[in-house]
Amino acid sequence: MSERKSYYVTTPIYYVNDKPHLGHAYTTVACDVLARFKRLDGFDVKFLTGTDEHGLKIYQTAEKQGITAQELVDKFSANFREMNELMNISNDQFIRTTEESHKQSAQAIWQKMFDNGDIYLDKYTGWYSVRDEAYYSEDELTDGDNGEKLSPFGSPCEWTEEESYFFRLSAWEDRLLKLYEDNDDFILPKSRKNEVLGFVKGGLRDLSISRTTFDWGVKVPNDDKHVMYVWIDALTNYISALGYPDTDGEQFKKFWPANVHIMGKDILRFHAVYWPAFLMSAGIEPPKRIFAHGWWTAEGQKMSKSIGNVIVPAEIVEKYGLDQVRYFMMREISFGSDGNFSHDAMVGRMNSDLANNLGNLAQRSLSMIAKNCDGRVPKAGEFTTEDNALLEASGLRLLQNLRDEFDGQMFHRGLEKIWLVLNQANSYIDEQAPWTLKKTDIDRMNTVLYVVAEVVRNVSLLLQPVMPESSAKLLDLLEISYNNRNFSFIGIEHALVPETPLPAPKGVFPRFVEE
Ligand code: ME8
Repeated sequence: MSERKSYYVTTPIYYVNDKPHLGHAYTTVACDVLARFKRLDGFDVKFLTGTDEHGLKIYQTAEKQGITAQELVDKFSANFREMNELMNISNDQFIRTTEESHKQSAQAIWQKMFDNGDIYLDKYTGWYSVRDEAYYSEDELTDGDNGEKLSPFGSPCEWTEEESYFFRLSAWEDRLLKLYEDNDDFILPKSRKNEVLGFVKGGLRDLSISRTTFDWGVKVPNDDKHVMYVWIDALTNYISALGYPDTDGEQFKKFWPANVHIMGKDILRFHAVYWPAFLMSAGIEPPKRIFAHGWWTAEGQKMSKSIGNVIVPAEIVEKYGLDQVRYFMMREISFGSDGNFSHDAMVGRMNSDLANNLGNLAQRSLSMIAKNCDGRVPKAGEFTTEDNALLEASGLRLLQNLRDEFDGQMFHRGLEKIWLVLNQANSYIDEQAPWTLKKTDIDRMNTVLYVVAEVVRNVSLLLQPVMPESSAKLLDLLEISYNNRNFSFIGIEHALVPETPLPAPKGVFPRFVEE
C-alpha cells in the first residue's frame, strides 16, 4: 500500500502572560478546520499548537504577580489547554517551550547556526519592546504622548545596551528574496507578501539574539551567562515537536517541511524573514507556506483589557453555541483580512445561514421523510436533469471546490460555496414541492426527498471540519455509520441506503432569540 500523504499545520505558540481571547481561539480554530479537513480527505496530519513560555515579558509578569516564572507558566499554559478543549480542537500535540526536549532542540539549532558562522558576539545598543518582544530601529518608532518611543504596534520601547550574540541576518537578504521569488505562495495572502518584500529589500540588519539581564530562557550553548532571544527559542518549536535534531527520525522525515504555519499578521516578519533565515543557516529546508491572517476587533474597537471589551471564548460559546461560534469565525471574514466581532453579526449568521438555511433544509426534508416515508430512507426512482444537477453540485464538484479553497486557506470562500449549494437545494425543494407530490405522485415525492437527504448528507460530511458536533448530529439523523464519514463517501450513490429506519428528526440549529 502506498504511504498516505502527510500534512503539517501549526498555530503560533501563545504567550502565557495573558488569558486566551477571541484572537487566539480564531487562529487555533482555523488550524483545526484545516487539520480536520485534511484528515477526512485521507492525509496523515500533524496539527501542533502550544505555549511560548520564556522571555522578558513572562518574567516581568511573574515578578508583578509575586510568583515564580515557572508558577506563572504552569498556570497560564493550562488556560490554553482549556481553550482547546472548549473549542473542540483536535491538535495532535501541545508543546511547551519549557519542556527539556524543546530546550535541547533550540540549543541544537543555535549550535548549527553558530558552526555555520552566522552567530557572533557583540554589543546591542538600540530599542526593544518587551510587550512585542522585538527589536526596532529608530526609524520604525513614533513618539508617544509623554515622550516615550512607541513600536509600530503602539507598545512602549526602551533603550537597551548589553553584550549580545547576533545572527548575521544581513547575509541572508538575497537568499530570502530568492526563496520568495521561487515560491510564489510562500507568503499568503499576496498583499502581505509585498509588505515582507519591502522590509527585506529595505536592507536587513543583524539581529540581536541573546540577553544577559535575566535568565528566564534557554541557555546559549557554551555561554550560560546568556539566554536566547525568545523568538529563536519559540520558532524552533515547529521542529522540536518533530524531534529535531533527529532529522532522520520518523516524525521529522514525515512532516518537515511544514505545509503551513498560520498566524496573525502581527508576527509575520518573525515567520517569513527570521525563521527561514535561521533554518537555511542551520541547513534545514524552510516551511512551504506562511499564512498571516487578519485582526479581530470587538464591536468596532480594538480589544483591550483597559477598555474591558476583550471577547472571552467561553462566554460566546456559552451564549451562542460552540459550532455557531466556529462557523461565524470562519465565515464572517475573509481569511487574511481584518474583521469585527459583533453580537448582531453573530446572530445574523446564526439565524440566516444556520437556522433558516441549512437547519431548515434538513428539518423540513427529514420531517417529511418521518411523516410520509414511514421514517425510512426513501427509495429514489429515475433521476431528472434537475435531480442530477443538484446531486452533482453537492457531491464531488463541491468537494473539489473545497479542496481548492482550503488548500489556499480560503475557508470563508469554501463555506460560501457550500451555501450556494444549500440555496440551490432550498430552491429545488420549493420548486419540486414534495408536499404537493404527496397527493399526486408518491414515487416522485420519494425521489425528491431522497435527493434532498443526499444533499444534506454530502453537506454534513463537508461541514465536519468547521462544525464537528452539529454535522455529526445531522449524520446521526441520516444513520450514516461512523466509518462512512470521510470524504471518500462524498457523492457516492447509495451511501444512503433506502429503507433504513431513521431516528425521529430533531432541529440541530436553533434560532437565537433575544431574552
Ligand atoms: O506572538 N485578532 O504570541 P501571542 C486575530 N508567542 N488574531 C489574534 C488577535 C486578534 N485580535 N490577538 C491575538 C506570540 N491573535 C508569540 C508567537 S510563534 C513561534 C510565537 C492571535 O500570545 C494571532 O494568531 O502574542 C497572533 O499572531 C497571536 O494570537 C499572537 O499570540
